[in-house]
Amino acid sequence: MIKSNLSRRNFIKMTCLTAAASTLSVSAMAKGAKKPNVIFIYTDDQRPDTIGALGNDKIMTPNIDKLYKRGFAFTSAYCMGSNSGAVCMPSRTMALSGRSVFDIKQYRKGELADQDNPDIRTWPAAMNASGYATMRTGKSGNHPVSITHQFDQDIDIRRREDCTEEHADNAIKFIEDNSGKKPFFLYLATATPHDPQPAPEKYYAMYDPDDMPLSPNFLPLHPFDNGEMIVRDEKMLPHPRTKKDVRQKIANYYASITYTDDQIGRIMDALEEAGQMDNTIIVFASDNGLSLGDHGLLGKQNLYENGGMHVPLCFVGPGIPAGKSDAMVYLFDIYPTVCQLAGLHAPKKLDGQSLVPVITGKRQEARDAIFCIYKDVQRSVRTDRWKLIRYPQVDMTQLFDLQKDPFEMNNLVGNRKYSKKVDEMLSLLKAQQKKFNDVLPLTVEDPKSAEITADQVNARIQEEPKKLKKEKKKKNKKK
Ligand SMILES: [Ca+2]
Repeated sequence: MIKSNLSRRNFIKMTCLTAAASTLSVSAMAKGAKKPNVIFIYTDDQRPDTIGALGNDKIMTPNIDKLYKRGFAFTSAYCMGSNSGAVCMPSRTMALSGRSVFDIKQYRKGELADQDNPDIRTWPAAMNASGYATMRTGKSGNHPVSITHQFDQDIDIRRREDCTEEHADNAIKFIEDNSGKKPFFLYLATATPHDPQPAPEKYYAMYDPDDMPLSPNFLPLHPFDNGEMIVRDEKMLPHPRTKKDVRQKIANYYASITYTDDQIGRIMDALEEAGQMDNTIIVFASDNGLSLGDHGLLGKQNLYENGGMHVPLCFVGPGIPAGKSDAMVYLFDIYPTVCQLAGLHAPKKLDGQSLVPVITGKRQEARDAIFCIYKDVQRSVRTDRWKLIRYPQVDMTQLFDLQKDPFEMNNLVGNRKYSKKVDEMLSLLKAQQKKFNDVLPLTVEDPKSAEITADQVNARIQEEPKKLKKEKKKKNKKK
């Protein structure tokens, strides 16, 4: 069974394993003459329960496990969301800029709204200015070009069976070229395990579909129209979903993750051989999560915990103790955190905040709440215990007690005992919208029906090409 990554508040809090952690001084480390190298590993669509070290005993991730055993993990980390089906794009812009999804102008291109402002300093620009050699090796498409072009080297590789191996080759050469000469910043943005879950054949042979774990929240169909039922990811398997199909997908997904893990291992070996392991900060994260039959869904275009926005995140390196926290954080916190760890200045006006106080044990919490969005169809807010998801277009609300119900299977809306909690969470959602300048109304005048059947979903998929053709024709006429 896939274990929930939602660690209980009182269970984990923080488990610093070394005595050295309590006496850690990041600023002291940063004052040292030698700037630490930085490696940012950003896998594509990897949900957090796919890591052996976090309790999944079906998947083989020995190299990522080593990072988790040495490093400090955040088990409640989130991508803030997306205003496009291509969640990967805004996620990358947020991670490389430290800014929220509401600062991104064109979601498809991932450009920042104020990118021409000379005060804007993105992560690669900050590293360049600090004397680092910088390189991105990443999947082509779905990345903010105006930001990635700021790396000294910006290498695109199209998705294919051996693409992650080629990324690792680039990374290893970059480490060898710069070791002992210049501090380096490597951004490794793999195209795996995103569908079609690329991996050489031998990795597929490692996983028997019949042995693959289904989430307890598996459903053949999402119980209502969430506003994004026929986006590309949701068309990967027919409706209604079958356990057999989903198990096969999980086997392929795990194969692609183990393949990715092997390549991370090669890079770690190269780092060790170059004598740089002890002087390198490594960040491991993924751009977004993914549903694997959870709630009847298959994509990242939803706000469930076992779904689109919940991601893995771990920091490893000098001055970082082994440990784990369920403090709620965003991916856009990575940039200011690395700046502080490396002794560099991050711009002041970021939405992201440094997580160093949590890593060093000075604080147990990072934020009071996490706010996530998906287009104009979904909004969510969570606290350490409660989670509310609002679907304005169909006038639906869900409330979950994450402590008792980490798989979000029991919607408490409609239960009078929780009506006050619903109001409280709706107020918190509105406050978060205000904080981030989100203007989406949470109610609409004439909401659509939320009811949906598998036949209706299939009919919509059939109709879609005709509809798109019609819209295109209409658009061309206007021109
Ligand atoms: Ca992605």
